[in-house]
Amino acid sequence: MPRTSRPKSKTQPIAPGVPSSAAVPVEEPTQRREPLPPKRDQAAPRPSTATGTPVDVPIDAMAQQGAFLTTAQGARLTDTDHSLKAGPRGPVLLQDHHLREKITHFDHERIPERVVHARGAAAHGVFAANGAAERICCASLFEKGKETPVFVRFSTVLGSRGSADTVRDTRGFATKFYTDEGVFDLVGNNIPVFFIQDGIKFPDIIHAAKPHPDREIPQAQSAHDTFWDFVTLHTEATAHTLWNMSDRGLPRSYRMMEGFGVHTFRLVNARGKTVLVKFHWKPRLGVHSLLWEEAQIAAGVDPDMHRRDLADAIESGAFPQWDLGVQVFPDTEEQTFEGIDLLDPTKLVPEELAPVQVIGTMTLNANPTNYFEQTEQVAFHPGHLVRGIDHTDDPLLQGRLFSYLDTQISRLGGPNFAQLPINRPHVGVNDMFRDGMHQTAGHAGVAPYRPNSLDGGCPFLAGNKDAALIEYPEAVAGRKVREAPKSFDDHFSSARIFYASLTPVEQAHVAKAYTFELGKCYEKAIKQRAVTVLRQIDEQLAQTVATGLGLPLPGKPSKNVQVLASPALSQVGNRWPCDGRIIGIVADDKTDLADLAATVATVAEQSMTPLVIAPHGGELGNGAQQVVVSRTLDTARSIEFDALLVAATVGDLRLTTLVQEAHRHLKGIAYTPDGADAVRAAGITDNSAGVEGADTIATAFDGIAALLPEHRVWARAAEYAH
Ligand code: HDD
Repeated sequence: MPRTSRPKSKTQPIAPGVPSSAAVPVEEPTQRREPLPPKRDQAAPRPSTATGTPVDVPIDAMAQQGAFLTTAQGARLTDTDHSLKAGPRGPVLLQDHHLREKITHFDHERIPERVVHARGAAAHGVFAANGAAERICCASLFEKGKETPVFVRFSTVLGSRGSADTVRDTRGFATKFYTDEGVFDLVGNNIPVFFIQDGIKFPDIIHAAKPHPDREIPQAQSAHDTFWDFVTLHTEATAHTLWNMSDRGLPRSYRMMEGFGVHTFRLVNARGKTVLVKFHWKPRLGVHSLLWEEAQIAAGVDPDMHRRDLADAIESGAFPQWDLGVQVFPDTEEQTFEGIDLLDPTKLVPEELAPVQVIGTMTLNANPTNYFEQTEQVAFHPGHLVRGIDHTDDPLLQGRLFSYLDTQISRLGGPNFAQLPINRPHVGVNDMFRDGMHQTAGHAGVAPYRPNSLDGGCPFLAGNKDAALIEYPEAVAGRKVREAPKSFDDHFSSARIFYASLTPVEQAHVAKAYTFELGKCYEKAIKQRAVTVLRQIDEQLAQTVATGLGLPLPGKPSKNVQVLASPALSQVGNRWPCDGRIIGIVADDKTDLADLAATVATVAEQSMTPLVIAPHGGELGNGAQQVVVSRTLDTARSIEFDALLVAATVGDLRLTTLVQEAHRHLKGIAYTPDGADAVRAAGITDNSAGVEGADTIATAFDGIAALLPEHRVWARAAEYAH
């Protein structure tokens, strides 16, 4: 029977820079034929019991399998486009089960978004241990050479699921290790300190930071009165707020962020000896950020920038990697190190005092095949621990231990979320939890209790040697109080260390960010209070922000405190690999296509992505000499490129804007004789740092490739007040 829809002609997307001969036209079939086999990503996960045993179901009986469209009950359908009606123009009949089933399922497709960290992107990967942690921790995941599958979800904190990726915010960095001893979750952030010292204040900081309850604005930002009201009244938030106002609040990519476990954890080795540690993820590509203007433009031009960047990099084989490291401290009774309270999550320990020792490397090598099933339904919990990893009494961590399990029950609809494929441990599960919403385990046996005689006394208990959740028998004594220790009163030392460690250009960004955010507040008293707090960090910073806000400098100067700078906290001045960097090449129909095609190939060979920008879409040239156009002047903005190569002068204001933006955003710029006029038209001269003329496209690329390891042309920053 012929189909009613008209045939459409589509062209499959092709990789940038690949000759267009690779394009395959796809026709929508007009004649009935046997359906194609399911695509790889349509295959449902192989069903298994909660204990991991595969269930033997014929492949055709599984969801998303087989040739024919069916109802949820597996009955084949002839039509899914027309409701059942009494005549073509008549009323719809209630008996149309397929209509009701289809709409009802759709009506319930959404689940509550995460109350924080709602917007995220994730990837699968593997963690390979180098054995360095074996002497301090008996967890099998740290044994030399052991490879453990992982699933990592990165996120922003404040925005809703549909908000932009590039907003100024903390980023979540949550890792699920499917170890052979059960699941271990390291639920961290890209900032090593936290806003509050006690979990009981978490609803307060989040209520203050989320949109105002009356109009639900602003979305995904801290630039509003309630946030600043809270963080200036609770000065323990000063260090975290300062990190947010620094470039760390605007990562260039998830692949270029550090991760921190924030709290101090206790590790136990095979002999029962303990140490205290702080976990760090160190990105192999270095730590890089967007400029504020880039982040703002991206939020409009490409709100999915970070999600896309992660998925594209993995898809293209540029697998991001992080080294996992620990700062190790003796487990003393005071739980301090060099005077820093290790139980206070608002404090950091400079790496220069306690070096980060690498214990393994994580590689993210596969994208999720279904966003909802994996990224949305994954459920992390700081209480998911394995043998050898234990908590400390950090009161923030203790609050978290309650919150995560509780939130999953309402978010994922019941207590059986651990049975979802993405949350399932990769080892056998033998719990005695039964029934409840969405139970899929089909437990056998009659005695889900212990001790029992009916199921042969099974399951048995592990000995201390093999068991997880063996709490270290720390001596605990004290009066019941609602108090914090005296050392928690120090609210500024970590903030001072961080600020003192930044280079002048990074410090200037901090001042600008405070001036912007506080400039969005309406209450003068809040702005004044914020500047008073800044005087506790740095007098010049407070003065610059006060001037920007048009306020007198309130309060008193901070006492002249000497601060040890920690160069490891600055992003400027290091050189990093350039894998995955994006090179924009402006060309037109007059460009030397042989030179262009060869350079496109060279860029790709160096694990970077070449994107050809032209006045029109499609291809440049014809016949053997074709080059695919990736962006047009309508779709190209500087935010997407790490460097710009100009090999054409189009005489178009959009090109002038692109070149000016690239220059203002401190990107390396190279041009050929054909592109010289476009660079001049943008008002840029060769005196400007990181602007290089070259004879050919190939040599122009060599010029900008030399600039990329430093991420930006920082020497040019003085030309602009960002
Ligand atoms: Fe939290 C989610 C990280 C303090 C309560 N948190 C969540 C996620 C990350 C963090 C990365 C997203 C996980 C994912 O991708 O699914 N949270 C942190 C860090 C903290 C922290 C690094 C401090 C060091 N969190 C914190 C406190 C509480 C919570 C003090 C409550 C007392 N966090 C939650 C939550 C969330 C969550 C409400 C929301 C969704 C979820 O748990 O699964 O339970």
